[in-house]
Order: sequence, then structure tokens, then C-alpha cells
Amino acid sequence: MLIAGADGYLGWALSMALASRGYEVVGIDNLSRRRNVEEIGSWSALPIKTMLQRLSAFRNLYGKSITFVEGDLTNYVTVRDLIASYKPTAIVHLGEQPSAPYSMIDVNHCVYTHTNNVVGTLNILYAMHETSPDTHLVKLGTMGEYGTPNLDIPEGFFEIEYKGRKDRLPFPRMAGSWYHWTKVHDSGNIMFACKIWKLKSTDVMQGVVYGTRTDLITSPELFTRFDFDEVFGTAINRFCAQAVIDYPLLPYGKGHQKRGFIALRDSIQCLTIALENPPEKSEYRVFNQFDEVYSVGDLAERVERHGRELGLSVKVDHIDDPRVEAEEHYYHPDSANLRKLGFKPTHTLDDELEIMLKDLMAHKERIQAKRERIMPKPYWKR
Ligand code: NAD
Ligand code: USQ
Repeated sequence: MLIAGADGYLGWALSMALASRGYEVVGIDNLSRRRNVEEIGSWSALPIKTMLQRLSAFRNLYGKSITFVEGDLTNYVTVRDLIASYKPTAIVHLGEQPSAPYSMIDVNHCVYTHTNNVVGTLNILYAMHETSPDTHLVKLGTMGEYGTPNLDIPEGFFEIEYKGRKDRLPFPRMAGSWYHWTKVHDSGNIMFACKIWKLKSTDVMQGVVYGTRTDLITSPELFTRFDFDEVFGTAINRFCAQAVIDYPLLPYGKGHQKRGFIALRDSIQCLTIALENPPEKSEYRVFNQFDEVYSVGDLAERVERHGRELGLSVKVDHIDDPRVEAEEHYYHPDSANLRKLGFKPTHTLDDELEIMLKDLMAHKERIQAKRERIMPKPYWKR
């Protein structure tokens, strides 16, 4: 299994999970996430070791090895040589710039995000075509590709009738940031590559991921990153980090924005299911990957309640939405494909919140030290 983006939040957790299931795992990462978080003056709330330290801790604790290559997916020769030499059964492509706010900072951050994400994916597709056409590509897209239409959201495709004729077509994409649009472009490129080169791919429309743990993250030596700043932190993770330093939780605008959410350990479970149930040759399939839909306002209240039970004095503050997005909308995405293949969440949101808050309370000083990086800037409105 080749994991692109193996040093990241999901990538490290997935690499360990697959190695512990007995797969030979090779990871590639250019460590850009570490540099980009440093660029905006923040750091991971949970201290993370270097990749070499984590690999050796994993070997010592679980007796399994993971091969790691430091390399850039935008370099075609690197990507082609790696894929040619391993001819992996599958590639899980997580190696993109994933922050919507980062992509909205200015033209340089927008163009960097587009170049990095779209070129990296094209390189993987070309390298598969040239050297390993039977490899299954599992590509991380995002639920945000669809936006928030006033319709149910199918998994990738829908039947449509227009002027008396019918067809099965890709569901319209209406992304909400330059980052989210890179995923839309990727999806179009992957679908086209599957058609012309008979490649096979699962394009995963994933919701927002939260959590600090998987079953294998049993020691601080193995922590995966956990960001909470306004640029790289995501909703539930930010709320939990804010709760432990008495910083008000900030549902933006009315707080009625709804999204699909999934725990880190369940995201790893879903990706494993997708890998172990590959599509046919030439098939391009889409899975919507989330557990439950919540509004950000409800989530803030939920974190507030749990925080109080743990003795924290949590408050919720509503601030103007720094983004351009619908603050109130219909949201009803389908998510049956992964469940049909056996996906079952193992922990409730309440269990997971308690675990996260306790993990973060042990590293309160690291969140406190970057307190000034929590308040969002209105990058969308500049
Ligand atoms: P992450 O930033 O922690 O991980 C991505 C990794 O890819 C990083 O370690 C980064 O250094 C690496 N990378 C980026 N560009 C690269 C390049 N050109 N060459 C080599 N390595 C490169 O992000 P994450 O939260 O683990 O997300 C993983 C994937 O899942 C991303 O594609 C993201 O868009 C998608 N996703 C994430 C979430 C979420 O809530 N975390 C939700 C939906 C989709
Ligand atoms: N939000 C708040 N308060 C906060 C942080 C976020 O109200 O403190 C709101 C945002 O305005 C938005 C929603 O919560 O309406 C989600 O924002 P987010 O920052 O948690 O997530 P987003 O920017 O959408 O991006 C994250 C990941 C990205 C992934 C995406 C999945 O960074 O890689 O693609 O979640 S999805 O949201 O389904 O598109």
C-alpha cells in the first residue's frame, strides 16, 4: 500500500493501521504541512515526533515496519519511480494542501494550493497509467465539493431528466473555497483518467474529521498531529482545544451551517473498507464518507456540556462569519455505500469528545501558547 501524505493527520494513523493489518506500507510526504503550520505561527496541540522517531516507536511497540520516503508529489520523476518500483496494490492519496482558509489568504496561497493538489494528482494518474495500471487509487476528496444545494446529495452521480431525456451524470459541484475547488478539479481528472486509461479509483467525499486517537495511538510517541489555529484547525477539534483554555467556542455566524463529521478512527476504518473492496477495472466510484450530520452551533453546545462535566468553564460566543457560506441551509447527503460494505462507527461522539478533551487538557500549555492564533480572519471577504 502506498500512502501519499503519510506524515499528515490521517496519513500517519492510516499507515500504522495498514501495517498492523499485515500490509507492506510505503509512505511518501514532503513535510509541507509541518512547514505551512509553522508559516502561520502555530503548531500541533499534541506534540508530534519527527517521522523517523515515529517509525522507530511504532516498530518498538508493535514490531511492524513502515518504509518512508521524503518526496514531493509535484515532481513527476519521483512519483513515477516510486510507483514503478513498488507497483502497489493500492495508493491512498491524502497528500494535498487541505486547509480552506490557507487557500484563501492571497493569490500565492491559492495558486500554491491549486498547483500542489491538481498537479500531484495528475502525476499519480500518469504514473499509474505508465507503470502500474492495475493499482487501485483511493483519493481523498471532500464533502465540500458538493456545497450546500437545496437537494439531497447522492454519492457522486444522479439520474437526471432534462427536456424529456434522461442520463446518469456527475452531481453538480458548488465548492466554497479555492481549496475545495481543487478537489472538484481532481475529481474530474480522476473520472476522465479512469475512462481513457481503464484505471480504477474510489473518490472519497469525506466530511470533517475529528479526534486524537485510533486504537493504535496508545502512546505520545505515536501521536498524530492535531491543529486548532484559525487556518488549519477544523470545527470539533478547534472547539475542544478552545474549551481547555477557557477560550470561547466560536460557531461562525448563525451557527446553523451543517456538515458531515467523522471520527479519525472511523475515517481509517472506512478507508480500509474501501481498500479491501476495490472497484472493477475502469470503474470510477464515489463514496460519501461521514458518520453524522451536525450544525456547528449544536456541536459547540455539545463540547460546552462535556467541558463543564470535566470542570472546565466553557463559553460559546457567536461571531460574524468570516467565510462566504450559507449560514442556514438544507443538508441531506446520502452515505449508504460504505455502510453496505460494513462500516459501523465504534465510538459515539460523546465518548470521543471526552477522550479528546482529556488528551488536550494534558497539553493545555501548548494551546495557551498559541492563543492569539485562534480568532479567524475574514480571508473570504478581502
Ligand atoms: P494533512 O495536511 O495533515 O496531511 C496531508 C499530508 O500531505 C501532509 O503531511 C503534507 O505534508 C503532505 N503533502 C501535501 N502536499 C504534498 C506534496 N506535494 N508532496 C508530498 N506530500 C504532500 O491533512 P489531513 O487532515 O490528514 O487530510 C488528508 C486528506 O484528506 C487531504 O487530502 C484532505 O484534503 C482530505 N480531507 C481531510 C479532512 C479533515 O477534516 N482532516 C476532511 C475531508 C478531506
Ligand atoms: N466553523 C465554525 N467555527 C470554527 C471553525 C469552523 O463555525 O471555529 C464552521 C465553518 O464556517 C464551516 C464549518 O464549521 O461552516 C466547517 O469548517 P471547518 O474549518 O471545520 O472545515 P472546512 O473548512 O470545510 O475543511 C475541513 C478540512 C478539509 C475538508 C473539509 C470537509 O480542513 O480538508 O475537506 O473539512 S467538508 O467540510 O465536508 O468539506
